[in-house]
Amino acid sequence: MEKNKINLSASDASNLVKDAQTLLAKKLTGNSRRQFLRMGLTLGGVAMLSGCDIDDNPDVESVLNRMSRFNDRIQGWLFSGYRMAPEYTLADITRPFPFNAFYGEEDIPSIHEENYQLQITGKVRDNRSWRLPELYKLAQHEQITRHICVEGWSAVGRWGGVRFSDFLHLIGADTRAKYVSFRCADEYYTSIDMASALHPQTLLALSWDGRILPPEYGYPMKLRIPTKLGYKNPKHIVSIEITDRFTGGYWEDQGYNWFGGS
Ligand SMILES: Nc1nc2c(c(=O)[nH]1)N[C@H]1C(S)=C(S)[C@@H](COP(=O)(O)O)O[C@H]1N2
Ligand SMILES: [Mo]
Repeated sequence: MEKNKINLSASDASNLVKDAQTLLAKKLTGNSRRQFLRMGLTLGGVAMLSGCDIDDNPDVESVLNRMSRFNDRIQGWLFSGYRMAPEYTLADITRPFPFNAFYGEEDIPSIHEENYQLQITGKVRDNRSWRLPELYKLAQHEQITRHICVEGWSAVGRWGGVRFSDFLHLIGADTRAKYVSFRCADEYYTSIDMASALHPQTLLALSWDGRILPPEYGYPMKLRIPTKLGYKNPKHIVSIEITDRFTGGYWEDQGYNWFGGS
Protein backbone atom coordinates (compact mmCIF):
# COMPACT_ATOMS: atom_id res chain seq x y z
CA MET A 1 0.00 0.00 0.00
CA GLU A 2 1.22 3.45 -0.81
CA LYS A 3 2.12 5.66 2.12
CA ASN A 4 0.22 8.84 2.71
CA LYS A 5 2.40 11.75 1.84
CA ILE A 6 1.70 14.77 3.96
CA ASN A 7 2.75 18.07 2.54
CA LEU A 8 2.25 20.97 4.86
CA SER A 9 1.62 24.50 3.70
CA ALA A 10 3.12 27.31 5.79
CA SER A 11 -0.16 27.96 7.64
CA ASP A 12 -0.83 24.23 8.24
CA ALA A 13 2.68 23.99 9.60
CA SER A 14 2.24 26.89 11.95
CA ASN A 15 -1.06 25.48 13.25
CA LEU A 16 0.57 22.12 13.68
CA VAL A 17 3.37 23.73 15.67
CA LYS A 18 0.80 25.35 17.98
CA ASP A 19 -1.08 22.04 18.43
CA ALA A 20 2.19 20.26 19.02
CA GLN A 21 3.24 22.70 21.69
CA THR A 22 -0.09 22.47 23.51
CA LEU A 23 -0.17 18.67 23.38
CA LEU A 24 3.43 18.19 24.41
CA ALA A 25 3.22 20.79 27.17
CA LYS A 26 0.29 18.84 28.66
CA LYS A 27 2.45 15.74 28.97
CA LEU A 28 5.08 17.59 30.98
CA THR A 29 4.93 19.51 34.20
CA GLY A 30 6.97 22.03 36.19
CA ASN A 31 10.70 22.04 35.53
CA SER A 32 10.71 19.49 32.78
CA ARG A 33 8.08 21.52 30.93
CA ARG A 34 10.13 24.70 31.21
CA GLN A 35 13.27 22.89 30.08
CA PHE A 36 11.40 21.35 27.22
CA LEU A 37 9.97 24.65 26.05
CA ARG A 38 13.37 26.30 26.39
CA MET A 39 14.88 23.68 24.12
CA GLY A 40 12.35 24.55 21.46
CA LEU A 41 12.72 21.13 19.93
CA THR A 42 9.07 21.07 19.03
CA LEU A 43 9.66 23.46 16.18
CA GLY A 44 12.58 21.49 14.81
CA GLY A 45 10.65 18.25 15.17
CA VAL A 46 7.60 19.60 13.44
CA ALA A 47 9.69 21.14 10.68
CA MET A 48 10.93 17.59 10.08
CA LEU A 49 7.41 16.45 9.39
CA SER A 50 6.97 18.61 6.31
CA GLY A 51 7.48 16.36 3.35
CA CYS A 52 7.91 13.25 5.52
CA ASP A 53 6.10 9.99 4.89
CA ILE A 54 3.82 9.12 7.76
CA ASP A 55 2.56 5.52 7.97
CA ASP A 56 -1.08 4.40 8.00
CA ASN A 57 -2.59 6.69 10.53
CA PRO A 58 -1.29 10.20 9.84
CA ASP A 59 -2.44 11.19 13.27
CA VAL A 60 -0.75 14.17 14.89
CA GLU A 61 -0.87 12.65 18.36
CA SER A 62 0.93 9.44 17.37
CA VAL A 63 3.66 11.45 15.66
CA LEU A 64 3.93 13.68 18.69
CA ASN A 65 4.21 10.68 20.98
CA ARG A 66 7.21 9.53 19.01
CA MET A 67 8.71 13.03 19.10
CA SER A 68 8.01 13.30 22.80
CA ARG A 69 9.78 10.02 23.54
CA PHE A 70 12.78 11.19 21.55
CA ASN A 71 12.73 14.51 23.39
CA ASP A 72 12.51 12.79 26.77
CA ARG A 73 15.57 10.73 25.95
CA ILE A 74 17.64 13.64 24.72
CA GLN A 75 16.72 15.85 27.65
CA GLY A 76 18.65 13.51 29.91
CA TRP A 77 21.62 13.58 27.58
CA LEU A 78 21.64 17.35 27.22
CA PHE A 79 20.89 18.36 30.82
CA SER A 80 22.90 16.78 33.61
CA GLY A 81 21.80 19.35 36.17
CA TYR A 82 24.94 21.47 35.89
CA ARG A 83 24.36 22.18 32.25
CA MET A 84 27.35 20.04 31.41
CA ALA A 85 26.83 17.41 28.73
CA PRO A 86 27.56 13.88 29.98
CA GLU A 87 30.97 12.42 29.11
CA TYR A 88 31.51 8.76 28.21
CA THR A 89 34.28 6.15 28.12
CA LEU A 90 36.26 4.71 25.19
CA ALA A 91 34.06 1.60 25.32
CA ASP A 92 30.94 3.70 24.66
CA ILE A 93 32.15 5.10 21.31
CA THR A 94 29.76 4.36 18.45
CA ARG A 95 31.48 2.41 15.66
CA PRO A 96 31.22 3.05 12.84
CA PHE A 97 30.51 6.69 13.61
CA PRO A 98 27.78 8.07 11.31
CA PHE A 99 28.42 10.66 8.62
CA ASN A 100 25.79 13.30 7.97
CA ALA A 101 25.61 16.45 5.85
CA PHE A 102 23.08 18.13 3.59
CA TYR A 103 24.70 16.14 0.72
CA GLY A 104 26.14 12.64 0.24
CA GLU A 105 29.64 11.35 1.01
CA GLU A 106 30.70 11.84 -2.62
CA ASP A 107 30.51 15.62 -2.13
CA ILE A 108 32.61 15.94 1.04
CA PRO A 109 34.85 19.00 0.49
CA SER A 110 38.49 18.16 -0.14
CA ILE A 111 40.69 20.56 1.78
CA HIS A 112 44.51 20.55 1.85
CA GLU A 113 46.56 21.70 4.78
CA GLU A 114 48.92 23.79 2.63
CA ASN A 115 46.10 25.88 1.13
CA TYR A 116 44.01 26.16 4.24
CA GLN A 117 43.66 29.27 6.40
CA LEU A 118 41.12 29.93 9.12
CA GLN A 119 39.82 33.50 8.73
CA ILE A 120 38.88 35.59 11.76
CA THR A 121 36.63 38.61 11.40
CA GLY A 122 34.50 40.98 13.46
CA LYS A 123 34.95 42.15 17.02
CA VAL A 124 38.46 40.84 17.79
CA ARG A 125 41.77 42.42 18.74
CA ASP A 126 43.81 40.12 16.47
CA ASN A 127 42.12 39.16 13.20
CA ARG A 128 45.09 37.45 11.54
CA SER A 129 44.38 34.10 9.84
CA TRP A 130 45.48 30.78 11.30
CA ARG A 131 47.35 27.90 9.64
CA LEU A 132 46.72 24.38 10.89
CA PRO A 133 50.21 23.73 12.38
CA GLU A 134 49.75 26.80 14.60
CA LEU A 135 46.44 25.43 15.87
CA TYR A 136 47.94 21.95 16.45
CA LYS A 137 50.54 23.61 18.75
CA LEU A 138 47.94 25.11 21.12
CA ALA A 139 46.91 23.20 24.29
CA GLN A 140 44.67 20.30 23.21
CA HIS A 141 41.78 18.77 25.19
CA GLU A 142 39.76 15.62 24.57
CA GLN A 143 36.14 14.71 25.16
CA ILE A 144 33.96 11.65 24.59
CA THR A 145 30.45 12.98 24.21
CA ARG A 146 27.17 12.23 22.50
CA HIS A 147 26.31 13.89 19.20
CA ILE A 148 22.54 14.15 18.80
CA CYS A 149 21.01 14.75 15.38
CA VAL A 150 17.51 16.19 15.18
CA GLU A 151 16.71 13.57 12.52
CA GLY A 152 16.42 11.04 15.34
CA TRP A 153 19.80 9.36 15.82
CA SER A 154 22.68 9.87 18.19
CA ALA A 155 26.25 8.60 18.45
CA VAL A 156 29.07 8.80 20.99
CA GLY A 157 32.35 10.09 19.58
CA ARG A 158 35.78 11.21 20.73
CA TRP A 159 37.02 14.62 19.69
CA GLY A 160 40.16 16.58 20.54
CA GLY A 161 41.22 20.14 19.94
CA VAL A 162 41.47 23.62 21.34
CA ARG A 163 39.04 24.71 24.02
CA PHE A 164 37.02 27.34 22.17
CA SER A 165 37.06 29.77 25.12
CA ASP A 166 40.91 29.58 25.13
CA PHE A 167 40.92 30.37 21.44
CA LEU A 168 38.51 33.29 21.81
CA HIS A 169 40.65 34.75 24.59
CA LEU A 170 43.80 34.23 22.54
CA ILE A 171 42.48 36.22 19.58
CA GLY A 172 41.12 38.90 21.91
CA ALA A 173 37.49 38.31 20.96
CA ASP A 174 35.08 40.81 22.46
CA THR A 175 33.19 38.39 24.70
CA ARG A 176 30.46 40.98 25.19
CA ALA A 177 29.49 40.45 21.55
CA LYS A 178 26.25 38.51 21.10
CA TYR A 179 27.22 35.84 18.59
CA VAL A 180 29.94 33.72 17.08
CA SER A 181 29.18 32.95 13.47
CA PHE A 182 30.75 30.16 11.36
CA ARG A 183 31.14 29.76 7.59
CA CYS A 184 32.14 26.40 6.13
CA ALA A 185 33.89 25.13 3.00
CA ASP A 186 30.65 23.48 1.81
CA GLU A 187 28.35 26.53 2.06
CA TYR A 188 27.05 25.37 5.42
CA TYR A 189 26.85 28.06 8.08
CA THR A 190 25.59 28.45 11.61
CA SER A 191 25.95 30.72 14.62
CA ILE A 192 25.87 30.38 18.40
CA ASP A 193 25.40 32.68 21.37
CA MET A 194 28.52 33.89 23.19
CA ALA A 195 27.69 32.04 26.45
CA SER A 196 27.61 28.73 24.55
CA ALA A 197 30.84 29.65 22.76
CA LEU A 198 32.54 30.12 26.16
CA HIS A 199 31.12 26.88 27.65
CA PRO A 200 34.01 24.71 28.97
CA GLN A 201 32.99 21.75 26.78
CA THR A 202 32.86 23.74 23.53
CA LEU A 203 35.85 22.64 21.46
CA LEU A 204 37.45 23.75 18.21
CA ALA A 205 37.91 20.10 17.27
CA LEU A 206 40.94 19.12 15.18
CA SER A 207 40.98 15.39 15.89
CA TRP A 208 38.56 12.50 16.02
CA ASP A 209 39.26 9.18 17.75
CA GLY A 210 42.91 10.10 18.32
CA ARG A 211 43.75 11.05 14.73
CA ILE A 212 43.49 14.15 12.56
CA LEU A 213 39.79 14.88 11.95
CA PRO A 214 38.90 12.80 8.84
CA PRO A 215 37.28 14.53 5.83
CA GLU A 216 33.82 13.04 6.47
CA TYR A 217 33.73 14.38 10.03
CA GLY A 218 34.79 17.89 9.10
CA TYR A 219 38.50 18.19 8.19
CA PRO A 220 40.28 20.36 9.06
CA MET A 221 38.14 21.46 11.97
CA LYS A 222 34.63 21.42 13.36
CA LEU A 223 33.03 23.06 16.32
CA ARG A 224 32.20 20.34 18.83
CA ILE A 225 29.50 21.65 21.13
CA PRO A 226 28.02 18.73 23.08
CA THR A 227 25.33 20.84 24.77
CA LYS A 228 23.69 21.44 21.39
CA LEU A 229 22.18 19.40 18.58
CA GLY A 230 24.21 18.16 15.61
CA TYR A 231 23.30 20.98 13.25
CA LYS A 232 24.93 23.48 15.67
CA ASN A 233 28.26 21.65 15.15
CA PRO A 234 29.67 23.12 11.90
CA LYS A 235 32.26 21.01 10.05
CA HIS A 236 34.93 22.28 7.58
CA ILE A 237 35.00 25.72 9.22
CA VAL A 238 36.75 28.35 7.09
CA SER A 239 35.82 31.52 8.94
CA ILE A 240 34.78 32.65 12.38
CA GLU A 241 33.13 35.99 13.01
CA ILE A 242 32.52 37.66 16.37
CA THR A 243 29.45 39.80 15.89
CA ASP A 244 26.31 41.42 17.27
CA ARG A 245 24.56 40.73 13.97
CA PHE A 246 22.26 37.67 13.89
CA THR A 247 23.43 35.46 11.02
CA GLY A 248 21.16 32.41 11.51
CA GLY A 249 22.16 29.07 10.05
CA TYR A 250 21.64 26.64 7.17
CA TRP A 251 18.96 24.54 8.92
CA GLU A 252 17.89 27.28 11.33
CA ASP A 253 16.84 29.46 8.38
CA GLN A 254 14.61 26.57 7.25
CA GLY A 255 12.77 26.37 10.58
CA TYR A 256 15.00 24.48 13.02
CA ASN A 257 15.28 26.09 16.42
CA TRP A 258 18.24 28.48 16.49
CA PHE A 259 19.32 27.80 20.10
CA GLY A 260 19.19 24.07 19.41
CA GLY A 261 20.13 22.75 22.85
CA SER A 262 20.90 23.96 26.34
N1 LIG B 1 29.82 21.97 7.09
C1 LIG B 1 28.78 21.22 7.52
N2 LIG B 1 28.65 21.02 8.84
C2 LIG B 1 27.62 20.28 9.30
C3 LIG B 1 26.63 19.75 8.43
C4 LIG B 1 26.79 20.00 7.04
O1 LIG B 1 25.98 19.56 6.18
N3 LIG B 1 27.88 20.73 6.62
N4 LIG B 1 25.59 18.99 8.94
C5 LIG B 1 25.31 19.10 10.38
C6 LIG B 1 24.47 18.03 10.89
S1 LIG B 1 22.79 18.16 10.66
C7 LIG B 1 24.99 16.97 11.59
S2 LIG B 1 24.00 15.77 12.31
C8 LIG B 1 26.45 16.83 11.80
C9 LIG B 1 26.98 15.46 11.34
O2 LIG B 1 28.32 15.30 11.73
P1 LIG B 1 29.07 13.94 11.47
O3 LIG B 1 29.20 13.74 9.98
O4 LIG B 1 30.40 14.09 12.14
O5 LIG B 1 28.25 12.83 12.09
O6 LIG B 1 27.19 17.85 11.13
C10 LIG B 1 26.60 19.12 11.19
N5 LIG B 1 27.53 20.06 10.65
MO1 LIG C 1 21.88 16.67 12.13
